[in-house]
Amino acid sequence: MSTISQWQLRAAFAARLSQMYGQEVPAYTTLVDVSREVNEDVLRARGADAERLGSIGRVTAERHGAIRVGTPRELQQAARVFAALGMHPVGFYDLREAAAGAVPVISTAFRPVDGEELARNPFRVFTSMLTAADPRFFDTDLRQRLETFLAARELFPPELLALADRAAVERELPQQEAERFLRLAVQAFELSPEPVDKAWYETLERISAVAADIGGVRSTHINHLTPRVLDIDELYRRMTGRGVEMIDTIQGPPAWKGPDVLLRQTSFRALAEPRAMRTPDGDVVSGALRVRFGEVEARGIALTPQGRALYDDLLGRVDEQAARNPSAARGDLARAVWERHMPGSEQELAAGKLGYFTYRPGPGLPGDGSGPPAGLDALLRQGWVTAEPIVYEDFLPRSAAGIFQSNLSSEGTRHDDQQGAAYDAAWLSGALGRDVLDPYALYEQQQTRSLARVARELGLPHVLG
Ligand code: OOG
Ligand code: NI
Repeated sequence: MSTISQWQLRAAFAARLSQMYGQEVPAYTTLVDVSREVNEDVLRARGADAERLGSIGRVTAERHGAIRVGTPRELQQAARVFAALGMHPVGFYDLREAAAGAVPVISTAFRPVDGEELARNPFRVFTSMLTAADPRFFDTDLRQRLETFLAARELFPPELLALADRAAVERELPQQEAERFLRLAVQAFELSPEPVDKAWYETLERISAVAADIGGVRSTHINHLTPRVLDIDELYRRMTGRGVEMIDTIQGPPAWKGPDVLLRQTSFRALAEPRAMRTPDGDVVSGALRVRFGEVEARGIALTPQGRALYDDLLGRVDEQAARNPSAARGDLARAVWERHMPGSEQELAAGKLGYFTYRPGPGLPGDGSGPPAGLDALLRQGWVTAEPIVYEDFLPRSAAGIFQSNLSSEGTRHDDQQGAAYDAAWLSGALGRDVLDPYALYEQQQTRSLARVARELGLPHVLG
């Protein structure tokens, strides 16, 4: 009997989730259509260069999802479902610190980690957990009520978790079990028709709309699914042209003529979706909630810690200038800062050890017997070695906080006089019962391996680096 491998499960899960979400949020389908059109146009205009950061096949199928859960237990269960799909927790994001308003969550991203798996299907899910223990947002009474409410709900049925554990161990499932697993997994992220307890939801909403979205209902749902686009500025114009109301900005690096780095994201505003509500008298009335939005992103080159420090520093400069010049367009200020301080080519990023690359033996090895020169720079310059950028597969906390907040109608409340509850990557690893991987270590490993291969194939005496 045929079996379905992990990557096939992952690809099928992403595709079915996309279909389900498209039915729930029709504007998402528009976003996917426009993204595809933009990608086709970019491919036509730029040819092979358009595929420098991923084949058109990968980019067209590429999505990230976002989900939000309430407790460490729910997070651990989500991790089991993702492990079945070959997706591992990478990175720790503290959005409480990245946001000015009330975004009481910490997050990680579940994704494939090795190059081959990413190439097969790069599906990733940004996963946030409510920080109910943080007194800046929740007092003791509310924390207790929240914890009681969350302890009584079940997001993932035992049958789903059992199938997930089996897929994680066996790295595949028989066809019938795979079908059952996929059905239950997609169902776990569908919007529930169950009436929302209006008073409870509103109690949480006064603190944070995110808290209400997570802890105010008895199930979870996919918050957004994000397609990848090759020209996000063009996408923004076309969506606006179709009358879709977008948030004010594109988060992340500005549009400029140099290399794309990290991640640029934007979204359309959260839509009011009809939801049944139960009033304190027990009546069920129709209401509307505005929490789900449509995001789109463009991915660039993964930066090293030094590259990332430069990025963060430049964002700080842009902030300062924007504060001094409130009437200037932020994008213009950012572009000017970038043009002064960000390396304008991939070669400079590589030479400055600011970006990660996969190195390969070059095509035109000279045959005069003089042998390769010493040092990576010379090898690159003389064509002995080529460098292909490694794509950034992760997220940016500040952009994530920006996306969260730009879609909220109120800032919520936070009490910064209170000491925040401490969470970090180690805490998260403990809660998940598995290591939260360091994204830099993953990129570094990919680069180091490629350099070792180059050294071997060129017969160089030293490892390059
Ligand atoms: C997650 C927001 C972060 C991103 O792409 O940075 C995110 C959420 O809204 O749950 O998805
Ligand atoms: Ni997102």
